[in-house]
Amino acid sequence: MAYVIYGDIHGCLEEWKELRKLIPKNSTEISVGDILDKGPYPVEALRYAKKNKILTVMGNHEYKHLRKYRGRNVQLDENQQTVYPKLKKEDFEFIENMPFFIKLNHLTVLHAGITNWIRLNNPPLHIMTLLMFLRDVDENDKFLPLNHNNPNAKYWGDVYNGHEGFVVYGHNPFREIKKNQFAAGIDTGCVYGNKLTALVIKDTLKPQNYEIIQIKAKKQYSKPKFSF
Ligand SMILES: [Mn+2]
Repeated sequence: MAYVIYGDIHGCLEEWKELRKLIPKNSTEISVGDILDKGPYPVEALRYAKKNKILTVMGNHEYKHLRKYRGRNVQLDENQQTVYPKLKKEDFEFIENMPFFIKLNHLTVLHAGITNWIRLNNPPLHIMTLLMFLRDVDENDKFLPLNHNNPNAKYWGDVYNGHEGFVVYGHNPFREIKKNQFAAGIDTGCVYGNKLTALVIKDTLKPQNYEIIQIKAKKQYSKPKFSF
């Protein structure tokens, strides 16, 4: 049986449906999260994941809406303010139950990234949330925010030593999938008009032997925060 992992959907439900027609039959399907926001069908896509039993890892966008729902002080952007009121109690129950990572033998699926000092056996919540936001790390392998100006910054995937297995993730859009020895970044910016990616793994003991299936975005739905 194959495992199929989808990059960030961000409301691109039409492309997701098309892509699902191309995957092996009877696959176990996993989403890296960020199904919500930016694109044309965010809430519909979230319900589609639930209905089709697609295992979904928590993305920072789901997490933001969940925090708002829990009464935390979060600032929704203009687009999120149109999404949030459409989410119902059942949607939040689905989001609440999303894991921060899924580990199957040597395969680990998470939303954004991991460092060489984060261990996935029962870490505290503030460490788990890093898994949803990580991009660059500093010389001490510590999280750097999106607009840092640290000249020694490195992308986490370029320094990750594989201690938690082969990591498949999304969050940071790339034109083509980002390939590292122990990681694959599969957010190929469908919502920005590029393409939607599915990564197919036949054996979770050998996750680095993956195949890629992609579909072109029908159009550009949203402007990226940075060019990629
Ligand atoms: Mn994200």
